[in-house]
Amino acid sequence: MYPLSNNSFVVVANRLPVDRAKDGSWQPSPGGLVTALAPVLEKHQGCWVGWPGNAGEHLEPFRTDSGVLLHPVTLTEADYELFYEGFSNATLWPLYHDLIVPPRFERSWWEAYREVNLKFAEAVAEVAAPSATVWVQDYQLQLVPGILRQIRPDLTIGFFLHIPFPGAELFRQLPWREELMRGLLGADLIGFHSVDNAQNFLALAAQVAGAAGSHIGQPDELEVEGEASIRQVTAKITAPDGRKVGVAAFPISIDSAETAKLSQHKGALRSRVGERTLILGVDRLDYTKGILQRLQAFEELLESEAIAPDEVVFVQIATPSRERIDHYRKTRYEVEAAVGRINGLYGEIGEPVVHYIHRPVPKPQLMGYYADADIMLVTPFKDGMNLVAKEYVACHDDGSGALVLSEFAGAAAELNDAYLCNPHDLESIKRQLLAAITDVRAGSESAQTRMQQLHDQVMTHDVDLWARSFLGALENHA
Ligand code: GDG
Repeated sequence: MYPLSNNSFVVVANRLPVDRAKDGSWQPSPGGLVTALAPVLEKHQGCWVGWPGNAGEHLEPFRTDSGVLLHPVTLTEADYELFYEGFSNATLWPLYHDLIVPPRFERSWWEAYREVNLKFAEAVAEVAAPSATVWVQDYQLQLVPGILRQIRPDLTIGFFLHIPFPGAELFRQLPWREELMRGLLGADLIGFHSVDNAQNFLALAAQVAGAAGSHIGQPDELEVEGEASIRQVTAKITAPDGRKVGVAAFPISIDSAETAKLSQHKGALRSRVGERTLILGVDRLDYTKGILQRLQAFEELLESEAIAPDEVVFVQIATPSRERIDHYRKTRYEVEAAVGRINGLYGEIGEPVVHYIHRPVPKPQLMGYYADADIMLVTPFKDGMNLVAKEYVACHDDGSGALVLSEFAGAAAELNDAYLCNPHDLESIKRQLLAAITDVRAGSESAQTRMQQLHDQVMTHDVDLWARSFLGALENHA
């Protein structure tokens, strides 16, 4: 058994960073967040609290090889349905992504959300040492800071939102808006990817609080500084209990050096598709990602003969995601219909013009695919950051390739040397895709310079910098 309550640094996220191995054992899954936080977790007798990913399964705490304690929270099948699929992914997810599909407001989902947030907060309270630092992650756990503040006022609490924060007029639709705001304001520091998100939150704090008749007001201190592309915002607002809460933007990133190293796996995809211009899309199959629209843009370019089917190939990796939710099923159906239609019209036997993979690809292989791709097509209608765009750029250190990127991805603020497009406007996607194809084929010098600048930005702004900036700000605040 492990001494449970002596962890001076605790991360709490919906998911534990573990995967089930073939032999049935649980193995740590080293994603970007884990990689960034591992050194901090190791240095501080750290603990990660989260759900292992299987409803109804109870697991004992266990330690990773590097000494991090993983503390599982059990979710029942009902929790999974109401808290995870329901309130988190069919209410909050669409609401925070600007109503790309209508959010559903169900009281039973909200009640489950409160209960599960309480469950997570209690688990944290159990493992956190006196005066520990707790870092709460993402939209599934927005009530955790407020609950922890009540049951463990000794803790320093940070919260980071990985998805966009919507404009006040959208958030105000939420029947439980005051309680959610109060939950967030239990934190000492609230972090967002972008200045826009932070400003949406600040505007909302004033409005919702006004409606609720509480003491939350306009920010007491607000500074916006820096260049338009990488502005910083730091603000302090007053929580209902009189504490000052910091609000700031911390754009997340990837483990850039590790990603760049994995690009050595290049060649496999290229050897399959030959010398045709290779366009790549990589996403969870989610309606926010604009996969259908990018296929339609590609189809229209073929139809107008702006590009020839024997000269281009489009590879779309669309990893399964939230498959029991209606809008995800519909999106999958539409994407698969489009792939079939385009291949039916423009493919040849043994030479489809679109390749579609609906299963996860191992990471090294995926990084090799990025390195092979001439053009990366990233067209979300709305995205907190979009790590795929950064991964692609990290895999091109020689000015090769081109990134077509939605202006509504958080990443566009930093990666503004990309071919920026408006995913709501098919003509805009077509224009930028065609420009990227033309430039790459011509070996355009300016396109190479742009890729080089993007590469420099991603290599010098990695996930470690993100974690250090957040934790540094949290330490200074507390
Ligand atoms: C949320 C926010 C924000 C994808 N397919 C495979 C695979 N992936 C990996 C990618 C990338 C990650 O999944 C996706 O990250 P994104 O950032 O693009 O998107 P979300 O999943 O929506 O993430 C987002 C992020 O949180 C972090 O704050 O940027 O805005 O929505 O790393 O490589 N990985 C492997 N096989 C696949 O088939 N191995």
